[in-house]
Amino acid sequence: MVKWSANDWALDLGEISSFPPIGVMYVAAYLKEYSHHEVIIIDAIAEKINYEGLQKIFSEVKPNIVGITSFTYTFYDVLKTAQLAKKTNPTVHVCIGGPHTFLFPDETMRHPEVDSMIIGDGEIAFKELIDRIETGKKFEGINGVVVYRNGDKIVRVGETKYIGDLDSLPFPAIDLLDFKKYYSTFGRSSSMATICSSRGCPFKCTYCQVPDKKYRMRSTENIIDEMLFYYDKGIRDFYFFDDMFNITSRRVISISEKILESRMKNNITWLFRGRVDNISADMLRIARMAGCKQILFGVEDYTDGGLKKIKKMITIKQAFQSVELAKKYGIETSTNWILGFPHHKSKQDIYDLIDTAIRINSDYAQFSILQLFPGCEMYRECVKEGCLTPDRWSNFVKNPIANYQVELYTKNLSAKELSYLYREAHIRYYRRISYILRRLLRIRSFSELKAKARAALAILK
Ligand code: B12
Ligand code: SF4
Repeated sequence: MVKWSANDWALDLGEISSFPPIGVMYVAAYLKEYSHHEVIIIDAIAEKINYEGLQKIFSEVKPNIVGITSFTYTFYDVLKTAQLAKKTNPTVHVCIGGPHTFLFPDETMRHPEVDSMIIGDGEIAFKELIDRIETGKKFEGINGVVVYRNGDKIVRVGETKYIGDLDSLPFPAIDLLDFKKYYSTFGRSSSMATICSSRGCPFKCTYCQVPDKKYRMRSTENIIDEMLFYYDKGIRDFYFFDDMFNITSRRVISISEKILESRMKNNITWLFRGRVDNISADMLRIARMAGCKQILFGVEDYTDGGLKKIKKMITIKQAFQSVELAKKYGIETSTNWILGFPHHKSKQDIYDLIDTAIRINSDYAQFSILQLFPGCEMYRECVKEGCLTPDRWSNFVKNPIANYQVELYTKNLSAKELSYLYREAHIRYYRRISYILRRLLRIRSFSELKAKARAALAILK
């Protein structure tokens, strides 16, 4: 991981949760279902496999093709993994996919260890790429965008074709992973599954670089079938990790109704990441009955003026009301906040944000320092203003280094001040005695206690 904060204190997300790599699981499931290729998944983070271990696996398995999922902030390790694959077997084909590919295809392809990239939905495109590698055919005409090297030239073929009918995809390949390795502070039982019930997001928040603006939903029946598929494997906690789950409250009601009609009734808990608009009493009532235990709200800023500037299309009143209403129906809430927007002019602004986060009285709060990726409106504005260096991220991709320090927006507050306030936000929020007592009283199981104690140590260290 790159370094998001400029001091030694940074929240170690690994202490709080470890989620299954859902993108890779989708791609693997498609290969298993629609091809004769043999496929394995290595989640080196969850399995705690170091580079030596990885090299051993490469030597033993002798893969013909290695596909690596990539985030820009993990690119140092993505490239190291590609290098290791090539070192073990110089003829292996290394293909990179994932959210990073949208941002820096050219810079990524400068690395000779990377043979190709797939930009966007990977299921169909990766299968076709492998088929063509096997039969020695050209990549032109593949269903999706492929970037590859032809001699000295980097060639890009195909156009973005999002998979419209998400119901047609096989469910993520859970059987290729050890589900015991995944955990989270939020859940009550020790194993959980993450679900993407839709892809993309139609909103245009200025700080967010969601690559896919085309919103596509799965049918309620297909979502319930996926939950049952996990349920039959003993999983009882479900996390909806869509960019945009509650696009309407009707959608949530419909999913809840179907859960209540199924054999999962009264036996599962679930949570979703949602917006504070599109929340209604009817929705919360039935969602609670169907096992919804928590909603993670993206609030981000603490005034209507600020929310307007970031085009969040919500008001702070809606945030207070939705948290309050969820509480009324027995659903826990977590709120997300961003420190250091360009309109946060002073330390006092951040303290006011922290106070608002405390006043809103959600069960949890997560604070981050503003991090901008190319591709979002705010990044472009900041570069235009001269407040961010245009090539910082692309230079990192060209020459990734360990513990790379992310450039922060420091026109108003220095990196040290922001990092201090980031820690201060967590401490002020989580060290309140009233808060600690409330949380202790709500713990229901030993695995929940273990997960929460682990998270508390990470936050309060
Ligand atoms: C859910 C989510 C989370 C969850 C869970 C993450 C997880 N490990 O599952 C939480 C909330 C914990 C989280 C945290 C963070 N996240 Co996040 N997250 C997302 C989100 C909303 C959805 C990811 C997802 O599950 N998508 C669904 C699957 C099906 O799609 P997919 O992964 O893209 O996979 C498809 C294709 O990309 C492709 N593909 C993927 N891998 C591969 C591999 C090969 C070989 C091939 C061919 C194809 C391929 O095929 C897949 C199927 O079509 C994305 C936004 C987005 N829409 O991408 C951000 C996103 C990935 N997160 C992001 C960031 C920055 C973070 C944080 C660093 C934020 C922070 N500062 O704390 C942390 C880091 C956490 C960590 N330690 O990894 C950024 C990454 C930006 C970048 N360019 O690197 C994104 C894009 C959001 C954004 N716009 O800023 N995140
Ligand atoms: S922050 Fe959320 S609502 Fe806004 S564009 Fe990104 S995913 Fe959509």
